Amino acid sequence: MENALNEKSFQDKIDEGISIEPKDWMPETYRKHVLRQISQHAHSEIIGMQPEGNWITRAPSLRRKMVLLAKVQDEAGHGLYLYSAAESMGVTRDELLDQLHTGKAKYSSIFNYPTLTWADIGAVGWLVDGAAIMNQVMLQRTSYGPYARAMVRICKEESFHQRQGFEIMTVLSEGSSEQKEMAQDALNRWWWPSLMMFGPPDEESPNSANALKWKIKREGNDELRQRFVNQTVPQAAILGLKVPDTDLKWNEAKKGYDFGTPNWAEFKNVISGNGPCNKERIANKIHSHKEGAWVREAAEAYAAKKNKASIAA
Ligand code: FAQ
Repeated sequence: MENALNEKSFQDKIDEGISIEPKDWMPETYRKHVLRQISQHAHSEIIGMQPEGNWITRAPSLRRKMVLLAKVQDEAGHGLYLYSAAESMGVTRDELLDQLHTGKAKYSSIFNYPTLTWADIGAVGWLVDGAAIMNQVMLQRTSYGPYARAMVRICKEESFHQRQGFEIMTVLSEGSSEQKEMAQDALNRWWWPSLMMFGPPDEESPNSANALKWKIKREGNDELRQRFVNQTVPQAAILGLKVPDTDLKWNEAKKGYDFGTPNWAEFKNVISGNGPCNKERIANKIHSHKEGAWVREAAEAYAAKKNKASIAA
């Protein structure tokens, strides 16, 4: 009886748009649901640093290095705000990291694709951050207070990320024929995985019904995916690049594009740990978490360099 009353007043609060705070009563199913999403989101921000981090030393100019470094640092900050929001639900940071390292917690499918060329860094900013913002604007009003507040700052920074990616793509697509080709190749490889970032189609999304009822998500996966396509196709046209989808065409009746079906078999494969880079990404993360590993490696590299210099002298 008491539980039923609690549940009713909880749902009333949600329906009135009052946010749920850490000390408020909440159904255990809500707590688990929000925690699952925040932790997946936090892990995505942290793992998402890796494909871009690889390019900091290879960025083509000092300006590009500085901008990319700032962006990757932002992603670390996003991970930290989100881990803090998750901790407010009674889980420790160590537990969260353990779930990531043992594969119990997921992170976004997109970060299991490799960044093969500099144009991929443009495509990640333009498409991956573009899809991330499209999905995350609604999360600024998600029902769990600490998550919603973290998302306000995250969204501001993501807009800068999207623009820096688009700017890289603009420069490449206006450059030499090799540069334009590199930009097109990056679009070809990142287009479909970006559409998969929104999750499976609504009818195959087990979490959507509760997420919408509890206003954790405010819009469905398909609606957001459609909005992303509508926004991004004209941007590709500005760049003079071709979206790699033969089914893509404007549908006047729905005032949006019809588009092809992402490869959902590939998606399932990637989210279950068998994408092109899944194992490598986690192995890198575990390595950098081994206590002091990076400090020891830096010290060893410094000692080796000094030793070489003294032999040369
Ligand atoms: N990847 O029932 P649904 C970023 C799983 S941050 C992996 O529809 P839901 C910043 C899902 O967990 C990007 N798994 O799930 C950046 C569920 O499995 P489970 C991350 C996915 O939660 C940019 C199952 O499939 N953003 O990019 C994916 O209602 C550049 C069924 O799915 C967020 O996390 C996927 N893409 O909707 C950083 C935003 N999609 O848990 C560096 C917050 C679905 O039952 C560089 N999250 N699954 O075992 C969300 O909005 C939602 O969680 C969705 C999925 C929309 C991702």
